[in-house]
Amino acid sequence: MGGSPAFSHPIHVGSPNVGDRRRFLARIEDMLDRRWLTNDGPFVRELEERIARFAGVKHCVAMCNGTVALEIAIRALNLSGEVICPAFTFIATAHALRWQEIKPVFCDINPDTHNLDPEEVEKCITKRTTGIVGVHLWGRPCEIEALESLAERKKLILMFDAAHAFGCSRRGRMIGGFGQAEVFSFHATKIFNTLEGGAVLTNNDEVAGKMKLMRNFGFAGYDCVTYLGMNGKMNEASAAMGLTLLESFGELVDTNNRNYAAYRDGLKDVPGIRLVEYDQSEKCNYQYVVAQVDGGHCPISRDILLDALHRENVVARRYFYPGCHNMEPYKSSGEYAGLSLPATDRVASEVLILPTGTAITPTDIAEVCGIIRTVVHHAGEVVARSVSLGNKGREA
Ligand code: T4K
Repeated sequence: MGGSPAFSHPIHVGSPNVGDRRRFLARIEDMLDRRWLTNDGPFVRELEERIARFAGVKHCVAMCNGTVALEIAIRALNLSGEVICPAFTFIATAHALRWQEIKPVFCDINPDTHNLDPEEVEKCITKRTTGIVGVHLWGRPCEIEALESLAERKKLILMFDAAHAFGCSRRGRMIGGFGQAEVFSFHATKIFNTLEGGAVLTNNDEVAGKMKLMRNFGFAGYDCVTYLGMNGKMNEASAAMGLTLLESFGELVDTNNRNYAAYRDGLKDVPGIRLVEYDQSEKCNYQYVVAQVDGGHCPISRDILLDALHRENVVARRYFYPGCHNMEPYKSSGEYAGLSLPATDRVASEVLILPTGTAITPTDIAEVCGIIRTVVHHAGEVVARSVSLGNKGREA
């Protein structure tokens, strides 16, 4: 370390999986030959059918991105007033609610799962609460059963932001069929991507019907608008990418799993750093490699480690620092004055996301782990030296 960076080109968190180019390009040729580029085209329909089957859910409504999919689901489910969600999530979860004139009520997480703490959720319920948006962070499902029984008891709508959880399961059931609806992001940075894209999965026929109208301006047929709609449609090139990546989804998961295991081995003896674990008895996509830097046991902070990695061209990320409650418009809004989310604040200051996916090799991972090991080890020696100097000073 010192001198030129360990990697000559940056290696990024979020570098996309691109799949089989020939199959993708053949589909693009078909699309051009057909001259059907968007608006409920054959690739979109095929993708919707395949995803619904894959997740064992009645309806998949494809959308142009995960954020619009969240907004459309929120409207279709008639959420209003206040909705409880975590602050430890991508800002889109909160913004989608606010964009629909709903107050996101930020609830603390369980520091072990990084997901909503159902007991804290109950404390956040007021007369204005209409629903709960759980987020399956890192693809690790929420405590769904506890949230379901709370929602039922309090007569609230329960939906999930499943942006990270494509291909994951909870107690053997695929994510997609829980709550009233589950929303996926198929953004380029996700294990399964459609360039930009997303979808809402639901078993509710009425909600699915509404969302199909809403994503297409409310058109129920030529010249016939029956609903307040917007443009949330997925295009055919995006669906072509989705169909192609779905064919190799198993291999993508295997690659992530291999990467995850390589990080786990490479970091196992580094003091104060541990990887967030996945439940091996469930289906997991391993799309996020999340290192947690424990301030009490690691001689350096997460942010110093982040700087060191960036200097070596490893573009690790601090998702989802500093938490939605510390970003605008929420931060400066009087509505959130005095809000205290200790678990969120602590976890947001400790996690570091490391690069994975098909763009990274086991050799790259060994190098990244070597950088982390060296930086932490070096800092540990400096701390030990200063402690011993301090002791000598006191003895003299
Ligand atoms: N809910 C949750 C819980 C989410 O995590 C997200 C999105 C959403 C809702 C909303 O879904 P979408 O509307 O996005 O479908 C990125 C993604 O843009 C975002 O989709 C994702 N979550 C979030 C976790 O990560 P940023 O702000 O980190 O993007 P950016 O531009 O910094 O790119 C991320 C990294 O990926 C960089 O290191 C560069 C790399 N990258 C990115 C792209 C697009 C590439 O190497 N190639 C690329 O083509 O948000």
